[in-house]
Amino acid sequence: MNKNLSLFEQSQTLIPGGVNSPVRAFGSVGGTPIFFKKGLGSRLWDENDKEYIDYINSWGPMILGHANPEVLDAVKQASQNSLSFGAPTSRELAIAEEIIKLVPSIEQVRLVSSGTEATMSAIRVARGYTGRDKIVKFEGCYHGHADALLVKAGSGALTFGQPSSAGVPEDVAKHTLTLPYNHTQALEDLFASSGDEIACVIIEPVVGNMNLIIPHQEFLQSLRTFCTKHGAVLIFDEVMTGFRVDLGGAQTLFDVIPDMTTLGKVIGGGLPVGAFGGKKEIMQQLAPLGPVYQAGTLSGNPVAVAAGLKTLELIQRPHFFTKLTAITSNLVDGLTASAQQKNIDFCARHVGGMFGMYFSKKAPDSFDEIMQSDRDAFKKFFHLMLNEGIYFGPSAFEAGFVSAVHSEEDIKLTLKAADKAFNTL
Ligand code: KE4
Repeated sequence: MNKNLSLFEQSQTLIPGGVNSPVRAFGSVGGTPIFFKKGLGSRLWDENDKEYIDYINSWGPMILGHANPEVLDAVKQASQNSLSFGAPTSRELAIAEEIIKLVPSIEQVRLVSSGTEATMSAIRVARGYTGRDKIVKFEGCYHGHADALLVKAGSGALTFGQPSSAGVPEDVAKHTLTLPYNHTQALEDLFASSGDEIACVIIEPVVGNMNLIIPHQEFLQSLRTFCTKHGAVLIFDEVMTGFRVDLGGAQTLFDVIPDMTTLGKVIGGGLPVGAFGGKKEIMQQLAPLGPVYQAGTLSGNPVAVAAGLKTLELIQRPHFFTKLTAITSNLVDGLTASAQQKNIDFCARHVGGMFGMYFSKKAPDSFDEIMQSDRDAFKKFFHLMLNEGIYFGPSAFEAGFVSAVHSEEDIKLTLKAADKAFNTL
């Protein structure tokens, strides 16, 4: 008896869509979501005890692999002394120091409990700091589910065909302007017409939420120049790319420094931690110092921070990102070679430890191009690989993630399964 099926039937009576986050449903690929009970290293086991190689890694956080013993130990140690105080702890200083040391744009940082809280708070600070209302985002980018950001969003919003969510009042959405990603002329035109009304621009400096899209260097550079010229706050949403594409994030990789950065995922090591930070003069706008209010009962939670601190410590070990990038490179090169041997319109590419797979002739550079990719082919490929015990994200609009403990053997097994899948396709 397939326990995933019975669990999913039960969960749908209790939880909307049977899941606590839409992207986990198999809505766009069909079939039944897998209910997992155990993870260890690069592997997952479902309720039927079927084993998988995991390329979701909780959508980024599990960069060390599942159940890393040192992270679990740090969590155990911290949890012996109560789970939460609602008061400052020295551990929050320690992780703030690490984040400020590692992220070039961050002079001061505040912790929250999710990426959504981080981006929602960063937008509010930027509006408070500039006294302006308009914000700019890019079509297909996803920055969590705060009202102002659910306009032409990516990730699950795009996957399920509601890029602009119901329930967001027109009075809110009208202040969110959207532009095409990697389109410098559109950027220049908007700043020319409304630059002095723009509080901030928020961008995924490497996109992971309309599948993986890599920015043109001149596009990011132009964005920096225009924001500086017009006094708009440039926010890099590095919730996914932070400590994933490089130790210093995409801002280090592309050498473009924003005014603010949002973080999440890896900095909690699998427990709920988000963060937003940037120039001191902007962050000083925050209560209790300044007029911009922002708060959270479990912000800086000592147990979650213990997991994050240990994770940040371990990813600073020598050659960590060199090895992670090499593993990911072997995966994407192997997938591309296998498909092209069989004349299948498929390619894959990566940035650090995150990757994209596209059923299209060439890797897309824009939202319009990613929308041309063959979603049906992806759907078939997804299930062929799942049957072989390879777990990719159940959406053509998500990036994939590799951990530091994905082995050569894992990649070999994945490529063997892909060979079989491409033959079937
Ligand atoms: P959370 O609120 O889900 O922690 O973070 C929101 C967020 C903000 N910014 C970026 C660039 C993100 O990728 C995310 C969350 N990413 C999705 C995966 N595409 C989380 C998975 C989910 O929604 O369940």
